[in-house]
Amino acid sequence: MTRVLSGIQPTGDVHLGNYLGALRQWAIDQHDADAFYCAVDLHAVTIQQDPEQLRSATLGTMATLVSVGLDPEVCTLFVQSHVPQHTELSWLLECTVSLGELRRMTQFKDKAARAEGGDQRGDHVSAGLFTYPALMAADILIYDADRVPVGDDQRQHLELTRDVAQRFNSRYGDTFVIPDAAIPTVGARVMDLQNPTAKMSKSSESPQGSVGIFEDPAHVARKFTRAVTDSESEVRYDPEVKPGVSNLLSILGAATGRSAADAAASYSQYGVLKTDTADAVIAMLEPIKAKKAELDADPAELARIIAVGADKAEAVACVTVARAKEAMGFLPKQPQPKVSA
Ligand code: AQP
Repeated sequence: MTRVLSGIQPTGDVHLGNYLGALRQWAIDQHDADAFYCAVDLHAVTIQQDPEQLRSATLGTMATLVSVGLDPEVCTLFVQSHVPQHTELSWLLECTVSLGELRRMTQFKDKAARAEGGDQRGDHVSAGLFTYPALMAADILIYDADRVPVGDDQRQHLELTRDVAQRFNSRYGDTFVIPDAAIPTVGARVMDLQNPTAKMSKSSESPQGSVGIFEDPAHVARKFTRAVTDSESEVRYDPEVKPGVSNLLSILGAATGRSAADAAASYSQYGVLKTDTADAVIAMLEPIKAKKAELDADPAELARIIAVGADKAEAVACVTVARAKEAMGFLPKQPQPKVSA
């Protein structure tokens, strides 16, 4: 059976981009693959986090994963830091990836530039932000994942994971499965409603540009009404020339099961496009909110789900790390010899 792995950072409220670009696909994949999904809290700390907020965001993210339809009886849902083998494998991979490869990662360049410009928490660029792709490679390779459903922003990290795995296999013998990225055809890059040339992101500086999946419907409607478009009036899908309108069309298409170009054919005015997009998004999110309310009323159930997931994930991770260490030539740890009386 195909193995699937993906993760989401517990860095704030899950937004429409996370849902359309990733989580919705995760929920579909769980039924025809052996799926592992996690809250990647070790990635979150590449940027300084408030400890209390990180704990609560991690719980909130796990509750969100269940609310979007991930069934802990069907897939494995876990918190990344509960499986210590991720950091162990990450070190082994850091020793096989080159500085040049890490330097080419555009996400590092963007985030480092923002941090250096004083645009992020903390006043320095952490070494973890730089080596993050090695940890991400470990997250994927440790579960022998064949497929990784992610949004378009992760394409380059996935390519690096494949390169790292191929290099490791050719140096040390067949150890890792080479994973493929699974990037959705619609909703792969949902853009910020206020700044449609930047992706919608939890860490965005413009709260009006990001739509949280549990947000009040009136707020959601207002955000769409105020979405930045352009000074023309023609509704057409053209991301280069009309990023704002094209973003609305992509969202509407993704929420109603059409391509953005098909959605465009029904509209001649921006106002109606905005209202219909808001209505479609609100309707799509309704059942997710209902499930979240159910789960919020039962914190013990969430704690149980998290504990079960950690054990299931660790059982798989241990085997892969042992295989990688053996391939690299680490001396296996032996039990203490029995001393005869
Ligand atoms: N705008 C997006 N459109 C489509 N997919 C997206 N993803 C993220 N943003 C979009 C996909 O969601 C999954 C989880 O990614 P994440 O936890 O890195 O989400 P984020 O919103 O990007 O979070 P942050 O904290 O704001 O991180 P940075 O600053 O790294 O962007 C992934 O599969 C991602 O592709």
